[in-house]
Amino acid sequence: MAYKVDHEYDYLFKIVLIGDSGVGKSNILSRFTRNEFHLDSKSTIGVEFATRTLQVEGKTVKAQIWDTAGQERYRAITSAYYRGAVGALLVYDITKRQTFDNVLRWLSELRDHADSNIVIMMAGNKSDLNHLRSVKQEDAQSLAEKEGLAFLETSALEAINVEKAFQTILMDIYQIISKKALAAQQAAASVPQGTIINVKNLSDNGIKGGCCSS
Ligand SMILES: Nc1nc2c(ncn2[C@@H]2O[C@H](COP(=O)(O)OP(=O)(O)O)[C@@H](O)[C@H]2O)c(=O)[nH]1
Ligand SMILES: [Mg+2]
Repeated sequence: MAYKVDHEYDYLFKIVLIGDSGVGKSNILSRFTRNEFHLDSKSTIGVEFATRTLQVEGKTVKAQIWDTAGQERYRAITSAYYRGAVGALLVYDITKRQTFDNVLRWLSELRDHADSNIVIMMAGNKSDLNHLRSVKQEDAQSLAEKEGLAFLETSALEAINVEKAFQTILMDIYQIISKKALAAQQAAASVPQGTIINVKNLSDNGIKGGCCSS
């Protein structure tokens, strides 16, 4: 009898939010998981994570997205935060140059604590504040290319590209794991055929052949 695994999803992916304090991480999360935005920063009331289930290539994927509780202010994010993460959204604020300059520090934090195959998307948030911009989109794009990251400008306030940012991360993760699954299948298929077991010989050794009343 085949066992039906009774999950409401096919895959569960842990994604971490990182980047300087005040760039909009918590609002990106609330926009994506609850379609909410808060003008005041509630950085001290950190939820551990929030989830949203969506379809990726016909599979049901549950995204479990972890948010900091403000520890980034003290550069005190523990390695437990990164453990098991398969994706990261690295956020800076397009109106605050310093938050973009710190992207490299966040990348080295990821290199130190996260899996080396982690999928990273860089997001330049607050794109609605274009008149206050201090980071050019081209500069971010070339950094992303140099570091091998996906890149988008987002606005949690106006709900621009938030959905797309997560969809892209999830799709990239899905591509990686489905490639791995395919490689595993091919490896299994190339195993030489097993020895043919002769039932008569088994009987000769006192092991009864034949079967099957049910
Ligand atoms: N204009 C604008 N403000 C934003 C946006 N995202 C977040 N904020 C504001 O930026 C501040 C910090 O946001 P928060 O989500 O707490 O940032 P966190 O510290 O990275 O989690 C809050 O006052 C938010 O209302 C955005 O897309 N546009
Ligand atoms: Mg926050």
